Amino acid sequence: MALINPGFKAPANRDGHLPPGQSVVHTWPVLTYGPTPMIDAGEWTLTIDGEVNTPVTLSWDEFDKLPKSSLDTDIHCVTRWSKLGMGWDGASLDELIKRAGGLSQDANFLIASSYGDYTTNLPVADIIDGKALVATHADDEPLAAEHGGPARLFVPHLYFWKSAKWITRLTFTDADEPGFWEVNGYHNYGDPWREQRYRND
Ligand SMILES: Nc1nc2c(c(=O)[nH]1)N[C@H]1C(S)=C(S)[C@@H](COP(=O)(O)O)O[C@H]1N2
Ligand SMILES: [Mo]
Repeated sequence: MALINPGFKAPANRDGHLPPGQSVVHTWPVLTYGPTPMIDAGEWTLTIDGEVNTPVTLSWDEFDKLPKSSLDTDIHCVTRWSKLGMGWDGASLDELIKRAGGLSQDANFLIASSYGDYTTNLPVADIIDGKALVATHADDEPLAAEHGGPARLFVPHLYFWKSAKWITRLTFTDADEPGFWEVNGYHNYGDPWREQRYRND
């Protein structure tokens, strides 16, 4: 095995990839409000409902058979750390929406719900056209439980609290419904490049 010098790191602001007020980390911090739910793939289900044409609940085996996509990108946490150059794999939201027969005309928002009651809200425009995954792997490793395994939402262009771990339900709605952190003072949209950390940013 080649010896890789762990001291060598890419410059902090590689190609201007660092949003304002962020610092690069080389570890992967765990940020969870409350305990980590331990979800077996065998008991995991993903429901896609609300403003879709045919609501559906997928078992792990059904989900596993869907065509997969990758997103190679950076992640930005509102607590000011960014992790650059990760590779993520999972099913695109486009693929999942297809499995639910497509969106109805009134589908304007996604309310994502996790095992353990965490929720977060996103405009539909931010999760279609390859912008979001239900991810199962990061950097070629299955997601560890503390990082949301067996599967989490992954929406890397917004602050990472929008990427709900232990995802179990994707509900499409007409009206917006602020989620857990959005109700508790975080920004409703959360664009790192515009530093939308807190409600009035
Ligand atoms: N279900 C759930 N998802 C969650 C959270 C949480 O507490 N519960 N924390 C969010 C926050 S604030 C961040 S920064 C990221 C952290 O993901 P990580 O622990 O894999 O780094 O998960 C997000 N998704
Ligand atoms: Mo966060």
